[in-house]
Amino acid sequence: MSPRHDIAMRIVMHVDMDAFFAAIEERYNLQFRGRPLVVGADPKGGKGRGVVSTANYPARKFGIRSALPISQAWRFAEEARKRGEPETIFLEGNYRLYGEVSDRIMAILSRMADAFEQASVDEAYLEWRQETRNGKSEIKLWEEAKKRAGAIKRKILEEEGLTCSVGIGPNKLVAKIASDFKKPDGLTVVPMGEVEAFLRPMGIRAIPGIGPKSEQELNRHGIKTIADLQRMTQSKLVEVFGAWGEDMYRKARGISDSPVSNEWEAKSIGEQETFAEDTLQAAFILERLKGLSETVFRRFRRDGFSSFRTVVATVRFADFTTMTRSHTAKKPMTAEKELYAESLRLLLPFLDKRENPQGRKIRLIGVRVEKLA
Ligand code: TTP
Ligand code: MG
Repeated sequence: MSPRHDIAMRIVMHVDMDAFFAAIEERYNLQFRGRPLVVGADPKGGKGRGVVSTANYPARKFGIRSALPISQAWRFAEEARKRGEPETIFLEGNYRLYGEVSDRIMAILSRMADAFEQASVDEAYLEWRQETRNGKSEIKLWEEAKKRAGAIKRKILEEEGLTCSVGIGPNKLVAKIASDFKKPDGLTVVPMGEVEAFLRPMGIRAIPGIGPKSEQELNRHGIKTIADLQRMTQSKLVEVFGAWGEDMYRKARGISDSPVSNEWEAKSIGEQETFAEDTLQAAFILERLKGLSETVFRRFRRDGFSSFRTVVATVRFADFTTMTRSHTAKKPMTAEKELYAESLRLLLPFLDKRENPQGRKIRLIGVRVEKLA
């Protein structure tokens, strides 16, 4: 008889809502359904400032995506319209509604697993810890996880009328990459033994945290795909890239032991606003600052925090120079008026000679809280 052995196994699921803000608009406004739709700043006939928050899939076909300047999005929509495509709907968005829908979805998800972590407004990780025993094969556990994912997708669709994409893997890293693999309405399972092969053909940008800069850096060393990374020895990667190389070595193999937990989450909560026109009008700027402090404070509360110690204010001038000032208090702060007072104190010097001797106009301001408890 072979010795009985139990192996504790992690099954991690990453849930990412599809075109989240845009999908909510379509859900609550039947007349929008199926039409190209963009949530973001007011395009003002192509002269608008600020960026796209999100676009639904029909609008993405025109090249419109998150973080694109809204003026550019407007031009893409116009070009499409002139080609005979349907007109694109632009909405500034109902952020309170998105927050409420997000809260309800997170409440559903948090009840369905051994561990839960909300990773953003529309993303969460769930984890089940399972033992593989004699008689119950590992394959079976992955199949069960897939069924569970199907049930979760159905529940969100029934209760909120929204679709999501789900990835399942042995850890957060693989689950996250898997949820991105098939979108929208995807479900991708990557059992432990298939991780390296699953990652191999992907471009290095598939690894969370590798943005355009890291990509360039890796490209300069001839590394374009995860396969290229997998071929490098650990010592070579460390020699070339230092500690980051070590990290890449592990990520290329889908190795990660980061826990599913909300505790080390949300190190900071912040908002910023681009003004319609560059300005140095104190009354206007302070009123917007008040609005930002309110929004940040609401999110801070909604995410279950009760105190913060650091306040950060950001100012971007008309010439795009960006400056931040921060203050960390010894005593935790708990009230909205403390946040406003502190951000005001940090921002005011930018309105006069102290921090703005040339009287440059301001394009954007931001407020952030850190050291949250
Ligand atoms: P994402 O999950 O990145 O995007 P998405 O849900 O719109 O689309 P996908 O189907 O590709 O997942 O972000 C979730 C929401 O966060 C998104 O609906 C709007 C908001 N968001 C911004 O406001 N600005 C941004 O730059 C991004 C990326 C997202
Ligand atoms: Mg999403």
